[in-house]
Amino acid sequence: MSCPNSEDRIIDNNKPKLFSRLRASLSRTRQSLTGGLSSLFGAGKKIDQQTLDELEELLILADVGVETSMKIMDALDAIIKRDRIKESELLYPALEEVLLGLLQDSEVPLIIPNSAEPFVIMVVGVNGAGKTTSIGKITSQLVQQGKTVLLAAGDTFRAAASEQLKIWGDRNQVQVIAQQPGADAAAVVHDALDSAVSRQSDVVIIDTAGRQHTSGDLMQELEKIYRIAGRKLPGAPHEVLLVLDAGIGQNAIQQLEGFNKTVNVSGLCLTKLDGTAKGGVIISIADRTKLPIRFIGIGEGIDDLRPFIAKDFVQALFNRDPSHAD
Ligand SMILES: Nc1nc2c(ncn2[C@@H]2O[C@H](COP(=O)(O)OP(=O)(O)OP(=O)(O)O)[C@@H](O)[C@H]2O)c(=O)[nH]1
Ligand SMILES: [Mg+2]
Repeated sequence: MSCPNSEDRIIDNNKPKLFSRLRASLSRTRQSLTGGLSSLFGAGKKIDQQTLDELEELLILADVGVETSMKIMDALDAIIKRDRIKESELLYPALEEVLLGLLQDSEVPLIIPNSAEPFVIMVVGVNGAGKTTSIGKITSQLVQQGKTVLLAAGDTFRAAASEQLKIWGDRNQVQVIAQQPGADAAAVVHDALDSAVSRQSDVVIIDTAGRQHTSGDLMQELEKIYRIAGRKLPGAPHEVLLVLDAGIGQNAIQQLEGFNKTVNVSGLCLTKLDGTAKGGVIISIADRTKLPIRFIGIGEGIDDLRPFIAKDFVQALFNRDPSHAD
């Protein structure tokens, strides 16, 4: 389901600046995904089977994945027939249309409902995916929206983990509930939810230790946190946000499947799009998982996390300035 207000949300005075930042951060993905198109879709060149085969190969190499690339080619073929396209240059807008069609349904922003009870977000993912940093950035956005936020340091695995979360807590001036390293993560979550209810916090964000989706014991711990949250507050966690490093490309799909066996992932945050050429994976993720892509991470700074807006993303990939778009 697309967000009817997406246009409203992105039209502001900062739009050109925000867009150029997005475009700059996607430069490596753009290079791998659309950089090769100019030689394929040359001026005056007619569309032939070789052009289409090479395009499909290019998509696969850019981490879009075989299944989704085939789907894209079928959709493109339908547009070629529908619009009786002959010139390869016209494949640019056709491809944009197809990609937008694939990505649009994943544009579902995370909206915190007004409720008497805290909205609980549990953040999961493998080691180093960008969980704690993304929590810091999301907190900043929520605070700017006037929400009261409480952070739960559910990563009790490493001593430095709660320190890292506390730094983000200080930066955003929100409370962090933590215990000693080695403490039971579910107990931290239990305390945090008690505290959030008594303080009437709007949002609780639970940080968790990075773990491989294949590690049985650690996944059990995650299941326990999930269960405790639901027992303390019926319906919690209201959002299970899986953080995926875009640089892992197609492995993202396996990670999602692994986490989904234990917790019910309800949204995705795709980080580090700025450092990778594999950002094409977002198209495959949108197509194959049908999950909301809540956020994209495009840098390490506090403002470098954006709600995912399909049209902006596609235009940035094609190096198009939205002020010149329809
Ligand atoms: N360039 C870039 N770096 C990012 C982004 N998101 C996170 N990082 C960096 O990735 C590194 C790991 O981030 P963390 O937030 O500590 O990752 P984590 O998932 O909490 O890691 P563990 O707790 O060890 O599992 C940090 O250096 C972050 O600054 C992003 O969108 N872009
Ligand atoms: Mg962390």
